[in-house]
Amino acid sequence: MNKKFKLEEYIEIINNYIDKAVPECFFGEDIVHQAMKYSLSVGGKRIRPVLTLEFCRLCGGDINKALPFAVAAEMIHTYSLIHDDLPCMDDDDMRRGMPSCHIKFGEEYALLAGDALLTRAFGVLTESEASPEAVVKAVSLLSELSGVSGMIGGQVVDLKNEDKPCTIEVLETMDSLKTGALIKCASLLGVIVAGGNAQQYEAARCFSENLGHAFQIVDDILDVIGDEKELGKPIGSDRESGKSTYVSVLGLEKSQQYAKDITAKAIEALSIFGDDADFLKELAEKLINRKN
Ligand code: GRG
Repeated sequence: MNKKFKLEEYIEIINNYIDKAVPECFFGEDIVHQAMKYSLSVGGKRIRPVLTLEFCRLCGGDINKALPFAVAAEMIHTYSLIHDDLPCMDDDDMRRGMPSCHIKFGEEYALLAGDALLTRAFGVLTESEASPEAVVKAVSLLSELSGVSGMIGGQVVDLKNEDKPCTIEVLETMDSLKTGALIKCASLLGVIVAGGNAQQYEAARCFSENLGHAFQIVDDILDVIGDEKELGKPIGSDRESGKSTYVSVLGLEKSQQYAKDITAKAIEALSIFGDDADFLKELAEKLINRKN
């Protein structure tokens, strides 16, 4: 069994790598580098990179080789948040209790910082000492699940349904792509770097699909009953914009129960790992009870 890590230890390892992952600017410290570093460093929970490292560990891999994969997923996540906050998307001024990237650096530089994080993510991936086969698989999976067949595709469904009530089916399709695809990708990258077997891959897929689903339901719940200070952004934005959410479609109580049931399914998928999966079980429980 590989050495186990605490959540804080993983976060420290990830943050140290992130500090080095944005390249130095050849013409001095410019505004896009500052914007990239700002958005990467302000208060994210690091859920996606933690999933990569822990699945790698669970499957018997070396987490040092998984670190570039983990940070690549976090860079894609960060770029999506920067672009999502832009005036042409959700137009949000605050993120994680701080001014959004475009409020701090201007719209044009926020756009470029997001683009630069997206492109740099694929560069970081190739810096892993994992096998060339694993790196190629990782590039392919990250491109698919963060692109138009994954996260971007989910954003398109979201935009198309912005002002109209949608069915639970549309909501689930949208969220499985917009939120779920990258969470799944981060988890599977861990299995890939470790050279995990088909059974481990399937367990990671099932866990992360359910976790991503529950994660989005909790996100919708927090927009209704969350605390603005803890959330770091105003609540009620979904209702104000007329957006359909799990709460608007199912109601608050049913949404809370739904999130619990799906989390239980996620945890069940980890049974092949036995007690070694305790960290992920606790993480899933923490995420369902999170305040931000
Ligand atoms: C590329 C513009 C563009 C959008 C893609 C992912 C996405 C669609 C938009 C991001 C905004 C959003 C509400 C996504 C849903 C997923 C979600 C709940 C993101 C927040 O993730 P956390 O809580 O963030 O892990 P932290 O701040 O902890 O990093």
